Amino acid sequence: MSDDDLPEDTKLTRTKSRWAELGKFLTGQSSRPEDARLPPGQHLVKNWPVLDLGQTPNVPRASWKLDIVGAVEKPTTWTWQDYIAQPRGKKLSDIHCVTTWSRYDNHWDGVSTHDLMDAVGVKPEARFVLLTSNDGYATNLTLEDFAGGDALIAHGWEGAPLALDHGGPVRLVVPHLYFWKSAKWLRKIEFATRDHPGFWEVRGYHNHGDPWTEERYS
Ligand SMILES: Nc1nc2c(c(=O)[nH]1)N[C@H]1C(S)=C(S)[C@@H](COP(=O)(O)O)O[C@H]1N2
Ligand SMILES: [Mo]
Repeated sequence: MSDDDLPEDTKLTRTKSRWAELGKFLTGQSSRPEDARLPPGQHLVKNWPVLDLGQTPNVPRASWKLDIVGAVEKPTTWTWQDYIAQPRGKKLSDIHCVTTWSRYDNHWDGVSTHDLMDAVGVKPEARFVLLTSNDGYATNLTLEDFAGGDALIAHGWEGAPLALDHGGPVRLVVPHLYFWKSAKWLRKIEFATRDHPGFWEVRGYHNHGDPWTEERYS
């Protein structure tokens, strides 16, 4: 039976049971020791450094677009109005950058990656996610990492719109991995059956980037 024959609530149940599977997998996988907060080799900063390729794309909300494509039931392009109509929430997380700074207690506003995946219906064969940005940057994640932890698409930080330097209007935040996985100026999210290493991953950065096991360079 094809997916389109399923009633809506069955589709929803199927998506939810996929969460349960991913959640179980993640829990078993976490390498963060209990009670630890600062990963090995990191130091704390109070400011928020800006790191990127040196191009700051300025896409106003009125012309902003986000493509969500690949192995999904409903490929879509969100305008700003579509994005803002999604279920939105707040998350609190720490940032760990591979250049050794960490910043605690970042308050984000955005759309959880779970809700984004629910909106497009990720197909069972999807195993990887490729993020592409308006400055030409790209980075890759497994589906588990994209869906896991406290990952979200963020448009707000500390109660204000996300600053352009930090990836506004909208960036990804994947707090359980080094921050190069958190693509700024998000343009496209592609669900894929194969892995596609991104900008830094093809230049010697680790493909996964777990700060707790110092997966810095490969
Ligand atoms: N689009 C885009 N996203 C990006 C980058 C980039 O150059 N372009 N740099 C990455 C790297 S290496 C880091 S450490 C973080 C830095 O985010 P920040 O400038 O908000 O601290 O963004 C990541 N996301
Ligand atoms: Mo970085």
